[in-house]
Amino acid sequence: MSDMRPIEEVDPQLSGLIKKEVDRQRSQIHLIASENYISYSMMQASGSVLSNKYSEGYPERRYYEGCQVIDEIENLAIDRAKRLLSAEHANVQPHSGSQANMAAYMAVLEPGDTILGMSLDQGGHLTHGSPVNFSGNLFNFVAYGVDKETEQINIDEVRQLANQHRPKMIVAGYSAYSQFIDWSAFREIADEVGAVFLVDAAHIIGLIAGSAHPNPVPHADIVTATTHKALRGPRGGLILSKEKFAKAIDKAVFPFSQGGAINSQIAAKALCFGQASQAEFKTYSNQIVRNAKVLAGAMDDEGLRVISGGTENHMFLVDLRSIDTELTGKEASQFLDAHGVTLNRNSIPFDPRSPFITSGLRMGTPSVTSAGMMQEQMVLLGKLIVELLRKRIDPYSVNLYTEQVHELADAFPPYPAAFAGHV
Ligand code: DSN
Repeated sequence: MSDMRPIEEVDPQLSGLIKKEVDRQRSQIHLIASENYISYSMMQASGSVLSNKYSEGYPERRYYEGCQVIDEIENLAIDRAKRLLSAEHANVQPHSGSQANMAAYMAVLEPGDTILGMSLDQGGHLTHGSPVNFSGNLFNFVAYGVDKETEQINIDEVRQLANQHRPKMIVAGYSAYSQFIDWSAFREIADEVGAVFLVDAAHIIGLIAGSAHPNPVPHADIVTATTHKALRGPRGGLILSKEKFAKAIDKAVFPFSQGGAINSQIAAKALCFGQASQAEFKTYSNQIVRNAKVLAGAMDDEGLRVISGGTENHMFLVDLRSIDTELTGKEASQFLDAHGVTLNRNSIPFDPRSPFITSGLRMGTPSVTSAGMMQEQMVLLGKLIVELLRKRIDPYSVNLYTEQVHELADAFPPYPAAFAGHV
């Protein structure tokens, strides 16, 4: 018989650390654009006995016996993902967004091929060609960025670079970009130069699922995503594609870049796709965008410049130099974390400071929206953040605003006080 004692009894030290993290998540306001709070049912699926089962291969084509139930679960996840996002094909096995991108690239490209993507320092992701990542090592990435004036993508520049470099793939979809992306213009450019069009929708997939953002699936050949951001599911990756790339994508995930699928995560993905197809999820994802717009507007009203003039999705960047030329992203993010608001420093376009220091902060609203905050709280939060940063050397003001931050966090806890952080 398996050991059925609870973790509190088996490993009090670790169990205490998990509880400590619950307390941290309850007491801070979280604005990291890629994070969210999972539900109890998501923890149940993710921590289930499905973890025990090996199932290398795909439903009805396994290398292990005993996969009857696992097949049903994976098929459920695939069907739900396809229906939710209007996709012809779905692979639900990638362990993460980076794994999804690696498999997607390897499915249709050879090492050394040219890819046109946005560089990390302008809003792209590590896997979009960073020299310290596999992508920049294996492929010849050519970077497009944003326009210096508008801080938005200049589609004419993308077209010009595509014609000049004739990439085999064009990547759109970013980690730090707050505007709409013209999916059909990218499609046209990809067709002009004969490139595969890949959208990395890791950040916006939840908004797309909730119809709060235009869906790239009809336009792109391949769409990669993660399930743990605005989608509110378990940690993991996802690849959607046109049917003609289905075989190549599946082979590139298993056996090329991964071994056994993590079945407990696949079950949790099925749960997540099911929940995201409910009407309440539409309300939730639209509220994320509304909250982001109001938060960005509140900061702008307080004199903190929002990059590209605002947001159309769940996140935005701010330029700290607009309130204090000396203030860095590093100092601001550490200061805010110590005073109740957790977020991350981020390079802004054409940032003169290093990626470790930066001139910017990135903020996103999926977590605060999950906690139940609405526009009213965003106005207050925006004001508190800017006041805290402006008056950071005045202890009286810092105390006053920190208290208000903690009151706000206490009024919208993501988990009950007695929750131990696991099922
Ligand atoms: N680390 C994630 C983010 O914060 O955007 C992307 O992988």
